[in-house]
Amino acid sequence: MKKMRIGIVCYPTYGGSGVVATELGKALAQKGHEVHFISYRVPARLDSFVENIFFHEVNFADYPLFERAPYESALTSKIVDTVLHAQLDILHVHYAIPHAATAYFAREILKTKNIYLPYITTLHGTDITLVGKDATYEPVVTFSINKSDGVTAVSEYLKEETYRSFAIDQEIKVITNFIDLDRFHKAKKEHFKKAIAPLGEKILIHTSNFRQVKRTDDVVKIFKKVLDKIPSKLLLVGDGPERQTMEQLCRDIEVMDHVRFLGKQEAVEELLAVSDLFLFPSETESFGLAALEAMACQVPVISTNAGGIPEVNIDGVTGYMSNVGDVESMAENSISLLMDDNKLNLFKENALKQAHAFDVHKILPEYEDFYKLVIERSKVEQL
Ligand code: GMT
Repeated sequence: MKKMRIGIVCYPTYGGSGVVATELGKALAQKGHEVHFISYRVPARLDSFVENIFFHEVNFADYPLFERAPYESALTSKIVDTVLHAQLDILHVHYAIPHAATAYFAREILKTKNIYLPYITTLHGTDITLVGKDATYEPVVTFSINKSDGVTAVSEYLKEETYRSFAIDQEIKVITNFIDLDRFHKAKKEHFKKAIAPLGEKILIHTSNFRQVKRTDDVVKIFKKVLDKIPSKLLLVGDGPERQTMEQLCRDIEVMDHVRFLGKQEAVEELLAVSDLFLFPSETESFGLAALEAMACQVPVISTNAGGIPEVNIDGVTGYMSNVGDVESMAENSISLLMDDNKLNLFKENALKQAHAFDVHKILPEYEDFYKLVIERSKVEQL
């Protein structure tokens, strides 16, 4: 395949969209493409030097008039600058707000310089299901999705939800989240396990950005019910606005001695590798990358059946699903699995098998083919 020069715009934080964008860029670079990340900080997972990866920092000059520096204008200008100097073939923006609108604006500016820069928008989740629907953003989201040269969504659910919630006249291609199975696998970390669960307790884990949509209180409530029946420990990986409330709840229901708040962790796969069960009681989830990461490390998933989760977690095979808020059912399912080692081991195997369906080596060519198609199509349309 002809090597491409690809610009990637994403959030640099630990959120799912930034993680997917960064892992995608790294995988594309490994295949020889030239990848240019554009963001206000080096993305969290862009942690080592790769020859054909470049980073362009958006710095927004402050001025006394601004209460809030206009990030969108700075980002648009940085995209234009990068295209002019790096001669990008295509721009891929992750998370619609505000990235799709800035890509549209940059494309219009570049047209005045006789350059046509096609852009692809990837919808990740809350840009559609929560934030994007709000009247504050809806007109801009609808417009900039419709003006994209290509649109992808990370699950069938998200694609349908986008059509339901916005007046979209574009075809949306589903390209799911993916996983690097070389990194996410069940490595032997016995010393770790011993340190966390010295008496051989079962280890439950939750990783997220601790926002309301994750229903982190349900994580703690489920754990309490499990702990009443089975000696166990809970690992909480990540950080976010709900952390304080969670900590208070842990104290109120007296489980703190069995809970570890680990904060944001780089090597989450090492913690997953020693875990027995992943708790994922989200209100909504377009796909559930965190669950896929757990499954790749052979950790069965106790989740809700919200959004796109059923496209990843198979009820009664790789874990169990319950209705949102049904703490009782999620606790019962956890207990039944943790009490039956044969069943638990079978589910662990099944989880890994299911993760293979989302192997990066399978999904990456879908992106490459889509880039090619969009580049060719936009060339024809410019004739
Ligand atoms: O809410 C988050 O967890 C972060 C959010 C994001 O866009 O940064 O994640 C979304 O994108 C992930 C990657 O595509 C999906 O796997 C998550 O399911 C999705 N989160 C939600 O829909 C709540």
